[in-house]
Amino acid sequence: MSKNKLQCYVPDLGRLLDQLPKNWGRWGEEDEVGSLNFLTAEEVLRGVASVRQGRPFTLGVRIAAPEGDPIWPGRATAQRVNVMDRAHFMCGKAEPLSGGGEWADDMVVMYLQGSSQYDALGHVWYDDRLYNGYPATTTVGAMTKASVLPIAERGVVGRGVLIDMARFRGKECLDRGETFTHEDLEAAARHQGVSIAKHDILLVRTGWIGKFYCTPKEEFYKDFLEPGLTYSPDLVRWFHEREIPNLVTDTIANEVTVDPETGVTLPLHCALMRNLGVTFTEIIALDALAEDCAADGQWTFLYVAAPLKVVGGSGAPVNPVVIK
Ligand code: UVW
Repeated sequence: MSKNKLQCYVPDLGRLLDQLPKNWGRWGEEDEVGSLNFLTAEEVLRGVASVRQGRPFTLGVRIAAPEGDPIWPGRATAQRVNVMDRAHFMCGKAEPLSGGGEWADDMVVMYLQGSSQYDALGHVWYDDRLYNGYPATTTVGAMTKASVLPIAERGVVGRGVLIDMARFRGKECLDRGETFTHEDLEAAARHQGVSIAKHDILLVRTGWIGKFYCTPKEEFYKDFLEPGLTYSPDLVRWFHEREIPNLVTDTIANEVTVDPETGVTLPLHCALMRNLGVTFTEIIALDALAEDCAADGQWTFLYVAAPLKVVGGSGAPVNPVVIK
């Protein structure tokens, strides 16, 4: 047992989760992409078959936006700076290329988890073991096991289904700390006239990231507590039985920040990502897609994504594309 800030006893993750299913070893001792293994060629074709209109949507948020980027508290927003532009030529700091060509260059300094991003399966752990049982010491310096690179090299393609939990609850955005379960996801799906099928890439809209862009930052981050999915053993079993390869949400951490029942912070990162190998895609822009799906009633589509191939990264930026 450990103590949280309120000095209440909070169960250790090991005690909470160790009787629940794990996918360690299921795809071999060297596996680093976990439940993405469910996305076989058949699943890619099922995704392709869900394309009806030929209309693409991009789901990444803007990076280094003047209004700031949504980030987990304690991380810094991305900084993009010019290192070369017209001014360098105007003041003689740079010479045009032979023939007169000039150019602009810039660089960005950012947290790899500081924008729309895939988490590596080794991003979060407990009891000194990462996904598939790799020792937590493999994260030291750079991740040598279960980093984001194998996910980036594999890519993620399949049928996506969007569940609009905010719309289902009649809200623009879920409230701070508001929770929902797998049963709520199923109820919302029924309401939308769609089903969450085995191996679907599950996209869930809460409205939270949309709220970031129209709320003063002090208010958005005050007593930070995101809405989201909440832990229960049945929810973990549901993800396991449904063999969900990828959870994609418009929140910064894909789950309610602190589980209201147990006081554990981000238990689903461990229950789903570390133990089942479910990939997490966070800080995703879902408002425009949801608006469109509500208008035409098509909530399923082809989902295609690949994070950047960052060697040793615990995560990497991504701009997923869906095609309806
Ligand atoms: C943390 O690392 C705390 O969260 P995330 O998975 O959102 O990056």
